[in-house]
Amino acid sequence: MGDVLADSTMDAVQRRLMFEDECILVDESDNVIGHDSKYNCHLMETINAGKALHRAFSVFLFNSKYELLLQQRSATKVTFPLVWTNTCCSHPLYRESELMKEDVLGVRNAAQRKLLDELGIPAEDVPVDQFTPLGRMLYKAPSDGKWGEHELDYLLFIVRDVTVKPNPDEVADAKYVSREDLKEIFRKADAGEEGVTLSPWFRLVVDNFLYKWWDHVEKGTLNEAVDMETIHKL
Ligand code: DMA
Ligand code: MN
Repeated sequence: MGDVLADSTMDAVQRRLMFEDECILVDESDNVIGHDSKYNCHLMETINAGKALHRAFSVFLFNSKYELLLQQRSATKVTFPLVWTNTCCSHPLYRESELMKEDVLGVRNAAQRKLLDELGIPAEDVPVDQFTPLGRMLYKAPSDGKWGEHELDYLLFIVRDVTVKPNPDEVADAKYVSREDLKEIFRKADAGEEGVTLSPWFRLVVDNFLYKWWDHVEKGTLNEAVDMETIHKL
C-alpha cells in the first residue's frame, strides 16, 4: 500500500524511465548475467536479495582550463534528488549498442547518449573515442528507505570544451569547479551546510582517485592512470 502511494507520486518522466530503461545485470567480475528494469534494480528489496548489481558509468568532463563540470540532480530524481555529483551518471542499457565490451564501446555510447539527455551536450562535442575509461568500481549505497544503488561503475574522463544546456527534468544546476572550489564544497558538505549534499559514488571517487587523476589530466598523461583490469571494491 505504502509502495503504491510512493509510486503514484513519482515524477512522470522519472517513472517512465524506471520502467523503460532495462539495466544490465552483472556478477562481481562484470560478466553479464541478465537484465532487469531500472525500477527493480534500484529497490533496496532487490539489492538486499543480492539481485540488483548492474553496470553503470560516471563521466567526469573537464574544460580546457581543467575545471570539472558538476551537476546537481533535479528534485524529481527518484534516487539521490538534489545531491551534487560528477558531470553525468547513468546506466548502459540492455541493447546491442550499449552491451559492446570491446574498447568499452557500449559504455561510451551510453555516456554520449546521457550527456545529451541530461546536459544537452551535442554528440559531436563528445565523440565516443574521446572518453578515457580509467577504471571500474563496485559499490553499494542506500538512497532512502525504499531506493538505493548497487553498481559496477565505469569511470570515464573526457577533456573537451562543450556546449551545456541542462535538462530541468534531470539537472537542477550545473557548474565548473577548480580543485580548490571542490575542496571548499566538500568542506561545506562535511560541515553539514544546508543545500550541499554530495552523492556517495562521487565521494568514493574523490576519496580514492580523483585528485591524482586530475594531475594526469593537467599533465596530459591520463593514459598512464588507466587500469581496466582491477575492479575496485569500495
Ligand atoms: C546511475 O545514475 C549511475 C550512477 C553511477 C549512480 P542515475 O541515477 O543518474 O541514472 P539515470 O540518470 O539513468 O537516472
Ligand atoms: Mn544504478
